Amino acid sequence: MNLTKLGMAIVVAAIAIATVAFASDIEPCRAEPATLQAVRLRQIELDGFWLQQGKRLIEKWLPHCIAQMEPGGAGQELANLIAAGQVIRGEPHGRYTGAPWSDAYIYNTLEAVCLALAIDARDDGELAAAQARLSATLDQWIPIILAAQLPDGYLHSFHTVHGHPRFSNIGWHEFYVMGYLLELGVAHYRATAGRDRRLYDAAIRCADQLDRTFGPPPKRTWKNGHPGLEYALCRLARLVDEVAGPGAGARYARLAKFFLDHQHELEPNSYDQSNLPAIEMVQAEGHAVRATYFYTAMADLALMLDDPAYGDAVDRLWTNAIQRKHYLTGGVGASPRGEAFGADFDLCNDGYCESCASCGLSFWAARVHRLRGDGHFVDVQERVLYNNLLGAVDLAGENFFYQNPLASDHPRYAWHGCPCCVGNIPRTLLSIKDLMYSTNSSRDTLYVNHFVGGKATIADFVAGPLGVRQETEYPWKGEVQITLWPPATREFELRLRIPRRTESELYTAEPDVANKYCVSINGQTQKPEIEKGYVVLRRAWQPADKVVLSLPLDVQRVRCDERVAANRGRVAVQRGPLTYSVEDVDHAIPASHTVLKPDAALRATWQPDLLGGVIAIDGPAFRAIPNYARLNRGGGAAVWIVEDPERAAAAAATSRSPRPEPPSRPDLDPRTVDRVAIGHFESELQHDLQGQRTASEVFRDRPWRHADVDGWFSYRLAVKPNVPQSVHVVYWGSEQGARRFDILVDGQKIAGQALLRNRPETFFDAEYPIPRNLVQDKDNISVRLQARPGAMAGGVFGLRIVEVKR
Ligand code: FUB
Ligand code: ZN
Repeated sequence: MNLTKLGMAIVVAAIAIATVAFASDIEPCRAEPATLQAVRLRQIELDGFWLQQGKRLIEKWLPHCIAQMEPGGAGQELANLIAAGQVIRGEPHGRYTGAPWSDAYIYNTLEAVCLALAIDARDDGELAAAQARLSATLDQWIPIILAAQLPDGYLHSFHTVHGHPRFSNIGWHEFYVMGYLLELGVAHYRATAGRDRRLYDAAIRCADQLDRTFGPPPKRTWKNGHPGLEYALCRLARLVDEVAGPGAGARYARLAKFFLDHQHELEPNSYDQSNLPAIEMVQAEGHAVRATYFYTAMADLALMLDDPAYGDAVDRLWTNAIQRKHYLTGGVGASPRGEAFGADFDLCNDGYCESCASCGLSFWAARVHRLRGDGHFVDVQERVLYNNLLGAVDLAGENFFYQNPLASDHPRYAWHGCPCCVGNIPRTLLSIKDLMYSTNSSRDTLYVNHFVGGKATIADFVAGPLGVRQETEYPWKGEVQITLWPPATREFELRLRIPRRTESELYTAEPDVANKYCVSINGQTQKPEIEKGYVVLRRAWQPADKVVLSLPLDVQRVRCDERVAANRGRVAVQRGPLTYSVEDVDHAIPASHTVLKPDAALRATWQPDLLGGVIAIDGPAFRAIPNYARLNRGGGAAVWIVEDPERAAAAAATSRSPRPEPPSRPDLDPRTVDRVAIGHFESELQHDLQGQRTASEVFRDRPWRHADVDGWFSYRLAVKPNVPQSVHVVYWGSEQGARRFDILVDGQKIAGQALLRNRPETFFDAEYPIPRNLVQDKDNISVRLQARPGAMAGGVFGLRIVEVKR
């Protein structure tokens, strides 16, 4: 035996041993005649991009969430569960604080912890130490959760502490919270390979209590005010089938179906998906988190019950959501009114895009992918994960976005009054390990869905274990090397996803990259067929066979369907799965006004010192960075960039929520030479707005602009040559904070200004005479407001050039 063969034999033996330990990574197909099955990896060695992202979540973000939820933290949600336990034991108890559904954040954070523990830390001491701390939290919190559960399985600390009657108010979200508990029970069972059943048993007790209470007469019926329980019941049903035998979990799936089928019978409305019977739904509508969770359960039922009515409804809803209501970052739910899906093509760039709605979309995509077996659904999921969701937590792992608009200068929050997203974001991202691969139901086809560097063993594949290693620098580089280790020669099909990069017909991308991929096996180029978004490679595979997939990662310019008013005259940039953003800090012009000309050459370069290491896309006076890394340096950011200033200005003028007009000033108009409508895109663009760290908002129905600490902004305004003129500015008289700045004309300071309660509770005018030499023989000048060191400039509510009063 030569050394290579000896090495291989060791690997194969190791896989065989691993197989014993990881015997049920693949979900059995018994309960569901699904097209595909999920492959859940109990352990994975990660490297590259996802290791870096995982470390950010595990070493920083999860400990941050835990600290906020512990007594003394910003939200101290754990105290509510502690108080419920005290009530149950008849002890003096603490007060309940926060939203009635606060237990939910504990559960989704702990689910993320369960996933975090599946990453093999190898020799990474920091990661191992962080995992040990997370594990200790799990050990401390599990008894607190168990102590808050009533003997019959009911668990909702808000009700237990307050003594409210159960299931009497849908706004109190018992089902939503219990859904997360069930999911935690499933995740914890899987993470411990069933060695620790405490949370699983708690989930079963809770589900049994629901099953005893709700259902066809003589049981109760009720509406779920916030879906989530239904797909959680389906998750539980699958696991119970695995643990207790086929059919054992069926009653939980039946209960899920009962809820879905009867949701519309009580107080119908689209907000909580009760306007129509589920199987008649066509439009993705209502509260976006509720909706995506509801549709996830519909897809689960289509999978588990092989019910074509559910499958057809899911297809219709998916088509509507993705082809009409899907942002380029993967976000959904444009409308802040009801945190909801908007109308078709209503994709304003300040749209809501709640992080939890992206999580819901990823869950939904996973189910429909299994139902339909098409790479399209993974294309959508990839966009969600790499953009909206990765960007929801900052690079420091200390702050998060509840909303993820595509144009914003809003910083992330350290915590939130309703931190529903805090654990949902990491549990969705860390589940990448369970999304990487799927199999068909006969387990002789392996689908490679996501390109994630790392090594794992897939158990029970073609009558044995299959070791798989992906070596890749994706998303930065397009080459993915996959090495396969079947225990011996095995015939099977390997399917590799070929991303289409335009999974929504709302967007077209140039250049087209659809057919620019290459595949080789052991160095030999292949010409495989593409089927449903995957290249198909069927052969007898030998241990250590290598497949190399090269995906094109050209910089693409993306244009949007003209029916999306907000993006007319604008272009976006993407490279591979990453959507890009422009940021104030990289430009002399605010991000939303930055222009990218159609003929500007763009190049992608690795920047090791920028934002933790990213590929930036640069052009003349232009830089874009991956959207997930946006808003880590202050200022504003925007995905959709002006390409045609006139069309973009016209579109902004007709946008859904136009900025209020400033009040008319008949006293000034006769002597006005030029005027900027502050905060109005078209006027600001016409006046060549430039600046750094500048933002515009509305106060008392009047738009204003200011520059944050050390920032500035400027406009170009018309003047009359050689006529005495002034810069006329309107300020608010109750300003506070360090607002000290200079007014410069063509680079020369003409005045200084400080704003600090100058005229309480009124707007006031200031007029700065322009020295004669600065308008000599000129027909326009630049007016710049420059913050003094450590201070801000503005806010400015009006700005004009006026002739000096005679
Ligand atoms: O109502 C529970 C959660 O809080 C929702 O999913 C979020 O949208 C937020 O309203
Ligand atoms: Zn949320």
